[in-house]
Amino acid sequence: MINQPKKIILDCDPGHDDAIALLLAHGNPNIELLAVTTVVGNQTLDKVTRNALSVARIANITNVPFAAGAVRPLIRNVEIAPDIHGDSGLDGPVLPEPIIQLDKRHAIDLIIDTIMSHPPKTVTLVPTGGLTNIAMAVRKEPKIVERVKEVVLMGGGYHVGNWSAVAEFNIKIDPEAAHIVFNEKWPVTMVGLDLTHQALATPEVIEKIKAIKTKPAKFVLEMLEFFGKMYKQAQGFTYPPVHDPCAVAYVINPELIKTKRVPVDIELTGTLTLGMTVADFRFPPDDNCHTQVATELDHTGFWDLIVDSLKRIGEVNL
Ligand SMILES: [Ca+2]
Repeated sequence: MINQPKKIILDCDPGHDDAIALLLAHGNPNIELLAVTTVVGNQTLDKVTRNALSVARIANITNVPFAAGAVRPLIRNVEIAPDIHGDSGLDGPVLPEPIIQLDKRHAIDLIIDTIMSHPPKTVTLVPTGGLTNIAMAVRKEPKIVERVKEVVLMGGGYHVGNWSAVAEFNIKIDPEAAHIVFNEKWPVTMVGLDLTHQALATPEVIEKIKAIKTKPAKFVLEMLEFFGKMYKQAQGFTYPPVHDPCAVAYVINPELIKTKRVPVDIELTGTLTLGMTVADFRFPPDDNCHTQVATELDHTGFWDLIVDSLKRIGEVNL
């Protein structure tokens, strides 16, 4: 039996790893990319949106709507991450001028329209930035909660933080939005730092991407070079963890990532722990538990998927 491609909406803040998530989704035959939406995060909304459109040109994505979303978190002030992603949000490679135009709709309307116009339980939401757009979409159209298949997000960490001792960037920058998303009764898979810190771009990975010798592959190499340098400086990593494509990889092939069902909630009032994804491992999860966390990555299988996508995208005229 041939599996139907999995339909996804990628809500992102490119961002080096978001860009690779987008390339993975576009190039993989088991994914049907329905829409790409952007949200303030790694950089301002204008910058991450422009980056998303530039990546679309790099990969020759022409038939997918892109829409811009929230310019700031629900309550908090804007926090960006130039120490990891640079001034543009995607420093390193030269970014081509975008060709495709933005969809006229706000991201939350594109998300709602896309989910509601597809059959129930067929669309997976894949947020790889702060959860502002997703939370706003839920508040505007609560029916999307019943309607989506699942939410597979990059964010959080049950034992690790990177934006504070215990909180991860995507959750910490808009904890109230994360609280909304984790507390709605849709299936949520949290692909957090515990998992993504296993997704290191090692020298073996770099060699495999080098061997492809196309412009999109060269673009990825230039991104990883910058990303690796920044991760070494800012967080002491020998090789950079490439977070966001892990969420896409889980949708493509859940066997690449082990998960554990556990209740997860978001800390909103801690003075030291704001934005912590609190996972309660004390008891076996009950039947109502709708959240799970990613625990263990098949590193080779994961990177082979990315290499395969880049090969399928092939050479692109820029
Ligand atoms: Ca991201």
